[in-house]
Amino acid sequence: MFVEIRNQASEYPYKVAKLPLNRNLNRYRDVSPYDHSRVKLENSENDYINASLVMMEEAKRAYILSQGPLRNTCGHFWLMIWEQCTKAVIMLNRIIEKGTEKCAQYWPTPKDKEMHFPDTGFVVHLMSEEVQICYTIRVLELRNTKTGESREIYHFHYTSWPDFGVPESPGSFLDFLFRHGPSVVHCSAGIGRSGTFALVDTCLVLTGSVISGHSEGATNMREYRMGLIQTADQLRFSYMAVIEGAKLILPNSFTQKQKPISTDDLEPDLPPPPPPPRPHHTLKTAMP
Ligand code: PTR
Ligand code: PTR
Ligand code: PTR
Repeated sequence: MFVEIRNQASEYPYKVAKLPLNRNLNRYRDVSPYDHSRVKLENSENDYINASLVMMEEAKRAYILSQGPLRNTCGHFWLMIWEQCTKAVIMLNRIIEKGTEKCAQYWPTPKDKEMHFPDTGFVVHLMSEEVQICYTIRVLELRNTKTGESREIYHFHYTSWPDFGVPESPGSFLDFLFRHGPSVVHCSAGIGRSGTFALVDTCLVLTGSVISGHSEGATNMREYRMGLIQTADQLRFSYMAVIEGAKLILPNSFTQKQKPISTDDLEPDLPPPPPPPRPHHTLKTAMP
């Protein structure tokens, strides 16, 4: 099944991403946004950012899938969030993974409290931080110094998903998923973990056609951003998560015992801490 999806790479142009001007705005040379679905910055000399608008029409869901900001693109990232009226940022990677920086520190820590992005005129303030075992939830204040307006942005940071891997169990992942309506989703490259996340979320919306729609969902998504879902394990995991999630959404048709998760009762039964990530990487897509 995964091979089918892998071979269905869409061939759309991504010329803007490859302009010499934009070279240092891409984290990975083999992960570029297609021209047709890239998110454009509006109030910036250069409108380029490595992010794609992924539309899942049947589920009436849209996501912006983005690379993890680079140190020189954090200001652009906040400008995109402002212009796209994003309410929540879903981050699926850690800043440092396997000893390398996979994403810039683009929000303030409790130590700094505030971060300034003078290139685009934004200030980000940490309002609260709730650290859980598998994820951290932050409320950030995003201030546009050009207009004087401020907005609250939720930062949902899933901290236990290894790259090219899958979360240990769907449970903690689903707790995370059910807490909000998604908007900007990113990991390091914005394709493996972000793609898996968006597929599960979409399929849960389409509970009626969950199983039959699944691999189709993955290939449809690839029309919008290259390489979404990176490994067979990630596809397998998304099936499992959809099935588990469907049980929670439709408790009667699957099992009488499960009670559906509501946003109010997540805290009392948190998942157990995950075992350390498995070291092996199965079936990576062929990449230069
Ligand atoms: N950090 C990037 C990398 O080495 O993967 C930097 C980079 C980005 C290098 C794009 C080259 C890039 O594009 P091209 O392959 O067109 O030169
Ligand atoms: N992109 C290269 C590849 O696919 O082989 C290098 C690479 C390999 C980069 C693995 C990251 C990899 O994963 P991890 O960050 O988990 O080591
Ligand atoms: N060329 C990079 C590599 O294979 O390492 C691109 C890449 C990096 C692809 C990370 C996917 C990655 O995983 P994720 O999208 O989950 O951050």
